[in-house]
Amino acid sequence: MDLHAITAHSALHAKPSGLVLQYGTAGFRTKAEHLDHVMYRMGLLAVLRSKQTKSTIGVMVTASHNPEEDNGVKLVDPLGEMLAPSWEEHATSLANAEEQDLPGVLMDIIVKAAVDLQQDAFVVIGRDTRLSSEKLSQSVIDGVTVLEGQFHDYGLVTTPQLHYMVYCRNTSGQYGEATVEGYYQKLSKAFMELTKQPFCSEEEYRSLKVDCANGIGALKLKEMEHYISQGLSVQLFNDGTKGKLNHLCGADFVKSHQKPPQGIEMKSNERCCSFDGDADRIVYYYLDVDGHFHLIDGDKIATLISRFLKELLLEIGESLNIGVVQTAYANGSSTRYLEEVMKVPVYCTKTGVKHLHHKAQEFDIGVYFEANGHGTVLFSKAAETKIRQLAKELEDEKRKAAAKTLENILDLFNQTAGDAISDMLVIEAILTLKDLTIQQWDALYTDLPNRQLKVKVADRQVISTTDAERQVVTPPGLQEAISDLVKKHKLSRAFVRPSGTEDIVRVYAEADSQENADSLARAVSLAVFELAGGVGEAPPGF
Ligand code: NG1
Ligand code: ZN
Repeated sequence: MDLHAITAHSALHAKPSGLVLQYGTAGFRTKAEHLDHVMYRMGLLAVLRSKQTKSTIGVMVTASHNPEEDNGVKLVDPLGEMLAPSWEEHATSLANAEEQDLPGVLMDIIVKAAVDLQQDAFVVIGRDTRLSSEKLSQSVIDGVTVLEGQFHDYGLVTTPQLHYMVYCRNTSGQYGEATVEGYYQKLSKAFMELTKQPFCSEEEYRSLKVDCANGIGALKLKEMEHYISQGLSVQLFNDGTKGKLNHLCGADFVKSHQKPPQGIEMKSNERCCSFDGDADRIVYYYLDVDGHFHLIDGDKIATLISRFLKELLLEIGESLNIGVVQTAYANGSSTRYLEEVMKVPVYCTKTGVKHLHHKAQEFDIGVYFEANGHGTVLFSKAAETKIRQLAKELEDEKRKAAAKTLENILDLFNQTAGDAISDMLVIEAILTLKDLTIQQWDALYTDLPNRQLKVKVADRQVISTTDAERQVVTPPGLQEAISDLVKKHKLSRAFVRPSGTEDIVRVYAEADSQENADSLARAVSLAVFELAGGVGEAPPGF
């Protein structure tokens, strides 16, 4: 290791002194102009992680659904998963080291994590369509090369595509071929096999409008279109040719404003969906004949998918267990429907897919989705082997067909992390196979009216929580205040937590009417403002 070269290159990516960043819910995220040093250092860290795990590691440059001016970076672990928590700490100390301390902090990580410097290292890099991303990914490469790591730059890819590449490379191609074509081929093969069956619904149902948030999803769907065109015709909107990334469009906008994105033409009862800026989230929606907007979020996606999987398992007659993992943001109606009507066990974890992913690994089939549309389905190795064997060996025609369907669903899900393209194809296949309209899907249950708000406080870390973020521990008095406010409404629930990606506190409330959900959310915001050190203007009164 050439410490001199490391310091010399670091000077070209100098850290603004005093700047402190946290490896948050999804890596580092802030204004793009503050990230050059972080990128260089994450290049260094990826090499160390690669040496330590003797595997390929991924580095993705994106700020997902956040504004165009922001950027971010996250590391992808060997099985396509989010970076392990102990390494998040290393990432944070490396990113925050002042220039002169960099070699020391680096050595410290090498010792603590027992990194063998003699090992080879290989890093794959991807980036979204932000203007700042190209230069920032060059800084990552600079960090990788100064530590003599090998790398492959995939250039413009969706976040889930980069996760897929990492997993493919670390399983010697067993999961698929580590190219974008390999990704398209794997997914489209499973999708076409699922939808080619003769009882599939008519042509007119098979068209879908997609709002691509003016992001990478548009480029990748365009590339993929011809692979799937016989099963699905997609019409792309907000494809990045005019509009600004994530501005008034995309999955996050649609979910949080509960209204259609700009730039899409919607007719009543047409099936539409939105991706976020790096295409790892998806939500569906439609306008009914009266022009009312209906959102189908991650909870309803998880419900559709688990219902379908449960039916298949019943048909095959195998006792593979299935569990659904949600966060506190899951709509109360979805949890009730899953537990009481579908009789599926439901678990709640902290926000952030890494927590859901981890919990979902405890089941043969683990379905996990955040309400915002980020999620996937994981199949355990044992379940996968069993399903493939049944699909091959069952003699009963009906059971065999069900096992084959399950096998294709397994291949169609990107099992590394949430993936808008993969989720979209699974959903489209299920709707086709079950001959369901989007209205019928929506009618599975009715969402409780809800509202999310943000509150600015001087230091959001004064708020700590427990019970998967559903209860506040500090500051004192805040939980009591929230509990008292919740009691004033029917079917109500509220919680607050510091965001892991923005410098704000998030407030969530649901109740029996939109008016009550709104007023509860506002009252809770005010309690946060007063008890947790609000700054600026107080949330509007009542
Ligand atoms: P924070 O900012 O920690 O709430 C947001 C989302 C998460 C997750 C991350 C990563 C909500 C309420 N929060 O995290 O679910 O998607 O961004 O992108 O949607
Ligand atoms: Zn995203």
